[in-house]
Order: sequence, then C-alpha cells, then structure tokens
Amino acid sequence: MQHDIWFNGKLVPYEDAKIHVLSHVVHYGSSVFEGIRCYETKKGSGVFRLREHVRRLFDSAKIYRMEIPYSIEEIEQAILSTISQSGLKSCYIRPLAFRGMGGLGVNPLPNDVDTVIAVWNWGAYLGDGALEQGVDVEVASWNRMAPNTFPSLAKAGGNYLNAALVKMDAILKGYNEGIMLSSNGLLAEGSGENLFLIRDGVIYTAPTSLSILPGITRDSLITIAREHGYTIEERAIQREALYLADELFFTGTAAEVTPIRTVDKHVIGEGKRGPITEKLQSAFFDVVKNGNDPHNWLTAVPEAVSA
Ligand code: PPE
Repeated sequence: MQHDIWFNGKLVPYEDAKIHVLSHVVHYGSSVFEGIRCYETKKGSGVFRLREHVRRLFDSAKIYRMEIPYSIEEIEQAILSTISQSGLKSCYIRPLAFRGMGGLGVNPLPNDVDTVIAVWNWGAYLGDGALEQGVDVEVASWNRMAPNTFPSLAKAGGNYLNAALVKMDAILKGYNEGIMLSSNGLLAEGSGENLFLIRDGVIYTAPTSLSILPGITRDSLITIAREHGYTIEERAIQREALYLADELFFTGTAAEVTPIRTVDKHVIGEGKRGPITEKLQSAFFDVVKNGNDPHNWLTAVPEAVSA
C-alpha cells in the first residue's frame, strides 16, 4: 500500500509527492536523509531512537549548510503523525531534506531546502533468513571515502553513489553485501551497515574517525554489549582479522543485527550465527519486539485521530 507523504509541512497523497527534474538534488545528489524504524512491540508501536535520528538529520544538514525550516521537535512530531496517518503498526521511515529549485550550477546556496517524510513496510534488508542464517559478503574493491573528501558524519545522498558501487558489485558476484575498507586499508563498514568483529570473547568495531557513519544501531549494540559484560574496543582493525574472526555481524536500521557467515568465501566461525551475536541480537529484539525498554529508546506512536 502507498501511504501519504509529508511534504514541506503537509501530508500529500503518494502520487502527488513530486519534484521538478531541474531540482538541484537530481543533478548533484544534494540531500541528507535518515532511516528510522517503527516497531510493533508487545506494548504498542514505538519509533526506535527517534531523537537521535532526527538529531543526526540536522547534523547532516548543518555540515552541508542546509537550513531545514523546522525545529527538531517539529520533525519528530511530523514523523509521528505521518506514521499515525498511514495506519501502519510497524514501518521504515525516511525523512529527507534536499536542495530543490533555484537554478542549476554546483552552488546550492540559492536553492530551496525541501523536506519530506515517507513511510513504508521494509522487511529483512539483507534477504529472507538473513537474521537467523547470516549472510555471505566480500571485501569491496571500492574504499570508503577518505577523510576530508565527503564528510562521513553526514548521511548525505551523494555518499550513496559509493555505496551503490559496492552493493552492485557484491550482488552481481552472488554476495549479499560488501565490506568497505577505509582509504588506508583498515576495516570500515558495509554499504549500508556498521560492522562488528568478535574474537576470543572481545568485540571490536571501527572508530568513527575511519570515515564510517556513526550508526545509531551501532551505538545501541555497544550499550547492550557492555551491559552484558562484554569488552568492546573501538579501534582500527586489519582486513585479515575478518577471516580470523569467531563471529561477525552488521548493524543498521534496515539491517538490524545481521550475522555474517562468510567473507570472501572464508567461513567465519561455524559458518552460522555465533553465540555472542545471537545473545546481542536477542537483547536488541527484546527491546524492539517485546517493548522491554530500559533506556527509553522507543517513542510511542499516538493513535490516528479519525476526522
Ligand atoms: N553505515 C552506513 C553507510 C549506512 O547507510 C547505515 C544505515 C549504517 C551504517 C547504520 O546506521 P544506523 O541506521 O544509524 O544504525 N543505512 C540506512 C540506509 C539503508 C538503505 O539502503 O537505504 C538504514 O539502515 O536505514
């Protein structure tokens, strides 16, 4: 089903949410966006880490000198009402701010900033069965952007041209996903996920200084892992450590917590979801499915008021 889209302050029917072909974003990728999930928990529908996602949207916009003409609170409310009006109990939420009309040419400063919020159903991101069985991945031949080229703290549309190269190569070779190295050859992240590595009971993940997106699921998993008594080290990791890992998994809003079973055809651990991954994954799903939420990570979605 196609749901109404919030477009510059108003909900409009799906078919009417259109932009002009001469919008700046179409030519230069000048957008910033978020991916957020709303879960149907046993205690009602809740949006996972709404404040953190909306804050990252504003951070991304700030980096690109894009002024979103709404406050953080207004965008949060707009997200909640877009979900309510859709009637969806669980969904993926895509807020996006982009440079619209105002003339072409690289300089985006004269162009309007338009803001939209869309919601839809999005199942397992890396394929059916991925959450239980794990996925097969390769190390991508494309690197993550180098520092001071494209800002990686911004979740910007243009960054995903690089991600799309990685994803297309992986799919065409029969893998589910590609893992990118940083410009100096150290482990970074997947095309749309952060990466965790486990060896001898210690959990490792790349620091944000290696040009990764500061993932909100990553942050949640770090919190959960520490609460379960694990040591987590954010540090530079060499490529070959992937092949020697006991367990590997991806995190992301769309990917949630997805185990990795092979990398470049090296079998990781037992070639299936490992025990620590399973423990952390079920702790994550206990929050978003069962609604056991000690950190207040979920924001309740108000029931739609029928007119
Ligand atoms: N790294 C990248 C490059 C990335 O795109 C995402 C999210 C993450 C890490 C994880 O971040 P977080 O969602 O805050 O935990 N990728 C989004 C877009 C996926 C897409 O195909 O579009 C997402 O998961 O929503």
